[in-house]
Amino acid sequence: MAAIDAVLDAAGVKNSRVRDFVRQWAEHTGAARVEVVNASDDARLIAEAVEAGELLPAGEGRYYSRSHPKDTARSEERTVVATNNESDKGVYNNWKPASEMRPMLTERMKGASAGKTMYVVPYVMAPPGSPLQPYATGVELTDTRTVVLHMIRMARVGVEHVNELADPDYFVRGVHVTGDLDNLGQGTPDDQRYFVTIADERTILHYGSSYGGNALLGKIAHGLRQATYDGWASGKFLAEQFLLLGITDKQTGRTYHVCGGMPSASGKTNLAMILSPDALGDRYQVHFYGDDIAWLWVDPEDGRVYAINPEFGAFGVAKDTNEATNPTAVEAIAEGTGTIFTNVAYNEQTQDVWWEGRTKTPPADATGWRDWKGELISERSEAEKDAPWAHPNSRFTTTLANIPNIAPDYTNPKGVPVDAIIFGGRTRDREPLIRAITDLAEGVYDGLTLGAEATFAAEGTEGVLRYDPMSMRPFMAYSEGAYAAHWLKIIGAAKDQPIFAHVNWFQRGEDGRFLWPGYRDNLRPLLWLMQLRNGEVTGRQTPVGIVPTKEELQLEGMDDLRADDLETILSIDTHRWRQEMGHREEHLKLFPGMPEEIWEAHRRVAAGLEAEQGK
Ligand code: OXD
Ligand code: MN
Repeated sequence: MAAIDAVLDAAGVKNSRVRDFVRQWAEHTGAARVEVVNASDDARLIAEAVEAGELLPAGEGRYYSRSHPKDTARSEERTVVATNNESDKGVYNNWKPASEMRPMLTERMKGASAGKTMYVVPYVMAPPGSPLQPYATGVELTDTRTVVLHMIRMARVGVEHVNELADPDYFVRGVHVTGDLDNLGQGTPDDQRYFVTIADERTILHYGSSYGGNALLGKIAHGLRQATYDGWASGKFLAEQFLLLGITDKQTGRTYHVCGGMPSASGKTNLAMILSPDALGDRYQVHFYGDDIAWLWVDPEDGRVYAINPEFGAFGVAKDTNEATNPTAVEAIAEGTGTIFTNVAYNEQTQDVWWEGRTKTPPADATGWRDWKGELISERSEAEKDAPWAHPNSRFTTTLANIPNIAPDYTNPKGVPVDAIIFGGRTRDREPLIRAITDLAEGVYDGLTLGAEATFAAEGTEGVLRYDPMSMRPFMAYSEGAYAAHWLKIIGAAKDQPIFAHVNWFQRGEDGRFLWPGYRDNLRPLLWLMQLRNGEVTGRQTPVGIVPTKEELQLEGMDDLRADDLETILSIDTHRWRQEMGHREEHLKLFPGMPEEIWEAHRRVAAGLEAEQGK
């Protein structure tokens, strides 16, 4: 105890509530020692991790790690939102009573960090000075050094963030205990892991993983689950799994900000880091703010919706990242950036890294290459020879400052005013390139019915979406009906509301080809949306929103785009849409307490489609 106090004194931790929290859990988990972390400790911790073999060098100023092979992704089944009030139970939040989960997790964590260091990571998930900073402050206790190194990249870390709190007790208490990864029964009926956010006690207890969102508690557990709950409980803000970008029209000098959600594998990170197509680059400059989380609130002074990216880094999926799909990311993870790669393939001789899609084919010379599990590629058996070299959920972790087109004002605590909120799934038919929605309830309704197509065999029936409301399905912290009402309330309070839109880059022809090339060309529909908001174009009204006319899209340089394909992606397939409305109705019925405005929006869209069909 005295030893812990001495460490806290030496580190300058003055907040007595933080000190109590550290003492309590250090004792309970049996950690051998406590160490308080500041961002300035990065170089030393990196050196220690390299020395201990937890990280391997991956070229100058880059690092490589492998996670335990049974610990490679977020586990949704083992993730729970607990509170003291059963009315917080939703369809997706896997709600359990706090009175059950706190003792269970406390029991599992007892003595479970014996012999290890407990790192104390004070952090803030917001640019300092943000009006939402009080909700953004937390302390993660973790028994794993690589988790600390990821936290330093993903959040603003330092003791100063907890010393000067207006209410010293108001910080998120996060405890991460890795456990014995060999013996946790991952994925079996005897699974020991639990990832619990006790939302009304602002406590996060994660046991049984040291990977990604299971272990970096600032990001998903705090930045999304806790924050979405706090935003609702306080009545002040929204926290969403959204990207955030800025588009400056150099001709007019105006900048627009777009945020929005996409279910996984729908290209959110690529869109967040997009560059203007070459043919339009002289006119438009795109800036990156965030690729995964946005917090939104209304500024009472000007009545506009503002957004921040609470994160400090990007934890991106490596697969398919290359110069064509995401040149910005390639630069952000180059040598000298401090990037940490996890579970990609690694060459122990050249210290090079590779993942599927990095280049068209794997390196021709397999000498020195090991796959994500650490097995030599050259020694693979015939049966294993086609297995991926990198894990499909392998990642890179780099700080925002490394992203070459980072917005100059990305640290502005005031955030940026939001002009548009977009939703985008992955849909092979029906969904046009873009459809804009000007009505608030219809926009929120569209977000609630967001989904990506099931890849049939595995996930469901072809043509039926796996719905992922607002791309928040795994992060919902309270009931979906209350969530929808909260959206209507927050955005409804804005005098100058953002326009909504739904985008889809994934329509295919009968031969399977993509009708729209995607990537950098995806800026074009967003430019149209900004012009629509400005009243410079009018588009064509359909029952599901306003779609561009062919003439309105800026298509310079797209000589290969087929006229019939363009026609298809700007039209509405009424028959398929009417089918979809049936599925949406079933989906919405799952959620008790869905506000009447949302049902009215649904009925309005359905009636419009019926009228269209009758024409
Ligand atoms: C996620 C992530 O799991 O962003 O969604 O890492
Ligand atoms: Mn995410």
